[in-house]
Amino acid sequence: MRITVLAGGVGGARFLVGLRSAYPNDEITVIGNTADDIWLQGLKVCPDLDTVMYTLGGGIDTDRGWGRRDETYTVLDELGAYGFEPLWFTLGDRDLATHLIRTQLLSAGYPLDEVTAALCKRWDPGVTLLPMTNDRVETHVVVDTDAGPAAMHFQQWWVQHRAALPAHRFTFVGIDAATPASGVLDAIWQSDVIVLPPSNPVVSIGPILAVPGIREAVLDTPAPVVGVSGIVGGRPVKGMADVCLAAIGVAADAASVAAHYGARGDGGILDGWVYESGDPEPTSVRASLATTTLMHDEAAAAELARVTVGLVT
Ligand code: FO1
Repeated sequence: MRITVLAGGVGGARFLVGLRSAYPNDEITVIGNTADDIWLQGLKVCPDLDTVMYTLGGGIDTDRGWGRRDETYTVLDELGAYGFEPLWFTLGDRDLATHLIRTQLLSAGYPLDEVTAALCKRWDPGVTLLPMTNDRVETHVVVDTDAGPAAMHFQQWWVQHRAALPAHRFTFVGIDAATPASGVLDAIWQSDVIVLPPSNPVVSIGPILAVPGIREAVLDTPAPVVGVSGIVGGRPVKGMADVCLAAIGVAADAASVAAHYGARGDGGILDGWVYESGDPEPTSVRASLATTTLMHDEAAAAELARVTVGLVT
């Protein structure tokens, strides 16, 4: 079976560990969000691609869900000693090696999909990891500041301000000119099932579907599309999806997130929806399942992956 997953950061990566464990002999392609990407200290950082690569490759900091385990921060300390800014985005020494290689290969003219494949040769994640696009796309957030409304890079809002500044809307800068990276549309067309894991619907899955051509392919592909709610009891399991959902006027509950994606036949993309027992049932999706969506270990993630894929295949 060929499974394609549209994934963002931590929640998506945890689900992928379970999916790989549940379907070890099947072909898994991950279309990763790149709108979180940021240029810092002259380096291109791709948080969601790296979270998937490190998590599946065994190098992730499992407590945080991002960055490298066994990390040190000597370079960052030295940058601080020079009074360098910004330092609010913590780049560890091991992680910097990834950004140095990525930036060098991009500067040599290689597209992001080839660079990602090259980095994955070391990590061997067991899936094909594709950026949603090779083109530069960045999520910026329009927020309220003391000096009035302002736009800032998603990472500055998310990390420096802990998403505490009231967000009015998100804009995916560069999205209109972006084209799907090579292999992305094929993966959607050739798949037996497409999965939306419990990633942030707004700033992780949203940008992927916003790349011209990707939503259209997901809508038209014969493969069933099944999503997993990352909201449990009105709160995201991890991260601040509720704050992002509020900014676009979507209630932080499983049924509202399902409605946000929409049901196939109703102008939306979902054929199936898996959500936490006790949360409101989605109305229009043709197949839905209430179960335990918390992935506290690999076995739980594998069970969630099995019931998710099984719901529509
Ligand atoms: N998140 C934080 O809350 N603080 C950080 O300093 C931070 C640094 C960082 C460095 C590399 C990387 O790949 C991710 C990093 N993240 C950090 C997480 C990042 O903001 C999130 O992974 C996503 O962008 C949201 O999904």
